[in-house]
Amino acid sequence: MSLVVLKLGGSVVTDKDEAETVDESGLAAAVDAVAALAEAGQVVVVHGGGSFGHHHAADHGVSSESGTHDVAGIREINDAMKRLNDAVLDALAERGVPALPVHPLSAGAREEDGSLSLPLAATETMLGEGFVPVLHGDVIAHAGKGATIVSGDDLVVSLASGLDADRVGLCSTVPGVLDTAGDVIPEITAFGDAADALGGSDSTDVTGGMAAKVQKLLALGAPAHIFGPEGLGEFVAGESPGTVIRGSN
Ligand code: IP8
Repeated sequence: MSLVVLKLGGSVVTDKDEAETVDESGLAAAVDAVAALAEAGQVVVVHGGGSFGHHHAADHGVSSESGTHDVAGIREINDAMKRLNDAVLDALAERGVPALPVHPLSAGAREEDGSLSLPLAATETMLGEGFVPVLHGDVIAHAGKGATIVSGDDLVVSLASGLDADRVGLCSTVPGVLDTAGDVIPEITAFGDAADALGGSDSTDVTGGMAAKVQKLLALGAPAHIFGPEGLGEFVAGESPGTVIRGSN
C-alpha cells in the first residue's frame, strides 16, 4: 500500500497573528485532503507550530539551536503543541479519519550533533492497524543542551526515509520554491537548480529555511512536493503542484 507523509505548515492550520488560534477554514481543507489520502492508502500527518508553538518557544529562548533545562518552559511549549494537536485530531475525527497522536517529546531525541533520532515503532504499528498517526513540531530532549525545538520539516525527513514513503507533501503558505523573479521553480533535482534563489548551500538558517529544507528533501528516496493550500487537491490527486524535489537516491 502506498504511503504518503503530509506536512501541514503551522501557517496553514493556525492564524499566525492570533495566539493559539486555529485557522478553521485552513484546517477544514487540510482535513479533507487527509481524509482522501487515508481512503486511498496510508498517510502520516505532521503539523507545524504556527501561533501555538512559536511564541512560547521564543518566550523561553528555545530554538533548534538554543536549548533549555527549564522544565516549566519545556512543558509550556509542549502543552501548547498538544493543544494544537488535539484540535487537528478532533477535526480529523469529526471527518471520520482514525487519527492518533504521536508526541515527539516522548518519542524521540536529538544527539549532541543535532541529528534526530525518532523511533518509528508507534507510527509504523499505527499505520499497520489502519490508524493515521499525527505528529507535530515539538520541544525535544537534546543531548548536552537540555531540550531544543524540532521542526515538523525535520520530522518529515526522518519519517519519510525511515518508513520508506512513496510521496512527501509539504503544504505551507508559499506556493513552492521561488526563483529570483518570484516564480515557482517546477522541479529541483540538484541543489544547483535553485542555488541562486536559495542563497547558496551554506545557509545559516538552521531552523528550516528553504535552503536547508531543499537540501534535506534532496536526500530522500521519495519525491517531495512543496506547495501552497491551493495545491492540496492536486497533491491528493497524485499531481505535482508547486515544486517537486527529486533527489538522486
Ligand atoms: O512550525 C515548530 O515546528 P515548525 C514547533 O514545523 C515549535 O517549525 C514547538 C515551535
